[in-house]
Amino acid sequence: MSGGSPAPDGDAQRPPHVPFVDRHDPGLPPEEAARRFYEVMRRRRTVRAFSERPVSRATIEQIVRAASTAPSGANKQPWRFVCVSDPALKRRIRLAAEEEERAFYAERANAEWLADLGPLGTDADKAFLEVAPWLVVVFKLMRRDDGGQVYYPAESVGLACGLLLAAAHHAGLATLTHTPSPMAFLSRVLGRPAHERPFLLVPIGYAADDCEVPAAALLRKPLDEIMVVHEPPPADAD
Ligand code: IYR
Repeated sequence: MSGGSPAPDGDAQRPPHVPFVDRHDPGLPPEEAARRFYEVMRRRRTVRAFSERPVSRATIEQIVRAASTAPSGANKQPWRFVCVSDPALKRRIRLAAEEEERAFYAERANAEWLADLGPLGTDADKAFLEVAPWLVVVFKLMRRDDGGQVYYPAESVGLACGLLLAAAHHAGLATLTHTPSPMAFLSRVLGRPAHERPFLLVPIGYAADDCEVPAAALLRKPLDEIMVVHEPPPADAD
């Protein structure tokens, strides 16, 4: 056995392992590879104006495959990606979402929340739910389909959603992380079982030609505000 520490009782106790082959090699120094990826990701925008230009099912399948590579608690993969392009279903989702959103903007949201949304210019109109060619409704599994346990489902599904957004962006597509609240109507409209909880609604498509994004959304906290570094002290230079 090479690498790692041997199991206390020897290899007999160790579950099957395979060599870590097929490694991703960016073919660049990591500093340059990381810089290039940042240059791609910093152009991701949350978009609310989509084009009707179609996106193939094969594209969405690849994006969902990328999302499904996320790590998850005990590798139980507690997620379901319900992908909707049927206009009749998109309309039902829009109408139900707008009903919840009208209540949110009229009474559920408190003053601070509404003030925080002001710079984004959002309102209860959710036309994008019909215009975007695909709605990917991500469900969090609270139990496995066979009734078994899941672990850290929120963290796991959150990670998968991050990869979903990155994969769509990498393919030149725009996304919106939409969280109509409450989201129970999505289970009803999409006929999902009780052990699946709606987690996030992600319209995916091309951004409209005349798409605008709120200026406030461009602001990113500077690195020194979000990153804390503990490095070894510099060696004495004498
Ligand atoms: N769900 C509402 C409100 C909303 C809430 C947050 I937090 C946002 O970042 C954006 C919108 C809506 O979709 O309009």
